[in-house]
Amino acid sequence: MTYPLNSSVKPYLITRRLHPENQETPIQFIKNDKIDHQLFYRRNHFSYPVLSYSNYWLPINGFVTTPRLFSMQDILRFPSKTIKVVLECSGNKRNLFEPKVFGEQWGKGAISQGYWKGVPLRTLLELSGIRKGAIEVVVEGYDFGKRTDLDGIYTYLRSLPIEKALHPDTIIAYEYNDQPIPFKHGHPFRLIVPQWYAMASVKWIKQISVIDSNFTGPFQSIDYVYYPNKDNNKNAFPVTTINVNSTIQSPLDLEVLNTGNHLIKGIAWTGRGVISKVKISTDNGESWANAKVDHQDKIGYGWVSWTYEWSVLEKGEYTIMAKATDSYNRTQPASPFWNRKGYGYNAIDIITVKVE
Ligand SMILES: Nc1nc2c(c(=O)[nH]1)N[C@H]1C(S)=C(S)[C@@H](COP(=O)(O)O)O[C@H]1N2
Ligand SMILES: [Mo]
Repeated sequence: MTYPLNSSVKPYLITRRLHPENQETPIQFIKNDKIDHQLFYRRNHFSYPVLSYSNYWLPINGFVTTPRLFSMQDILRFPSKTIKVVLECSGNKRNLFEPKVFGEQWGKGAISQGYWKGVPLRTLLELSGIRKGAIEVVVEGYDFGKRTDLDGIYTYLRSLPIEKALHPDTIIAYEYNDQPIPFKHGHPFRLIVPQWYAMASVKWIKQISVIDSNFTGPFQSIDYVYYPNKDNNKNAFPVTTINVNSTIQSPLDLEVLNTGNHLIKGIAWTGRGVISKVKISTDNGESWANAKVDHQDKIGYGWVSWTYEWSVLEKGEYTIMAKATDSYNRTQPASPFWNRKGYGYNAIDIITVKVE
């Protein structure tokens, strides 16, 4: 009998729900900064839509001077750009909140990244002639279904403030890692909104509408809102920019190690500026030392990897922590900002190991 070599053993997605499909990336086994689409997390509100590519047109309408219909060929012909962007579900790490909150119980893997290529949304909006007084841009997906809390059928749709919609790096993407975007991730066209939690990056774009008011669809007036209180909606505010955050990828939580040298490693990311430092504690937060942060791009739309060499001579249980800070001096808090729907968890990342 022969056994497979270790190198042929591949990770799988971690299943949270099958219908609709919600699976997370086994982030602790991800080695590089370009996640293969098969290991990209999948987050869906509804079943996958059925599309006809042979007759695909992208309408831009609403508060514009010249409503347009773009063909696939039109869109592929416009000047494009390719950007490395992390997509993080705002529910990432939800299962760490105390007290517990309802919703998809994501662990630390509702996050992935790779290279997205597309045309700036701005290009298409300018060709349609945005009228003075435009406030938001609504992007609608082809997928639809029922919600548990409202009557009727809803498509997945959300708006962006006009400034974010016109940002040159907000793109209509059609390639992921040099290949057409896989169907499950939004083929043929998907919005990519760098620095915002990924609910903004609408998949399977059906139409784009410019409006002169504030949009209040359920995916931004009910969901993707921070509710600081358990029993009422006071002081609610929308989920937008990604919080500064980090995740320890190795060692694993509750792993048993020998005394000696170990490389602690992980990733750090932020929705504002770049990561400026990552501090590691191996003594439950008593003392902190700088991790070595890998080279990062000037624009911090992706995550950075970091490592820390740990030499441990004494047996015992150790609590290891990672704390990232960004160039806006935002830092991971000791305790998370609890909110009723469990968004934006970014407390200091913690694991425990046993050395024997
Ligand atoms: N059309 C559509 N777009 C969508 C969603 C969706 O359900 N339908 N989910 C959003 C959410 S909450 C997240 S976290 C990301 C997930 O993208 P992925 O499945 O490609 O990882 O897509 C966003 N865009
Ligand atoms: Mo999400």
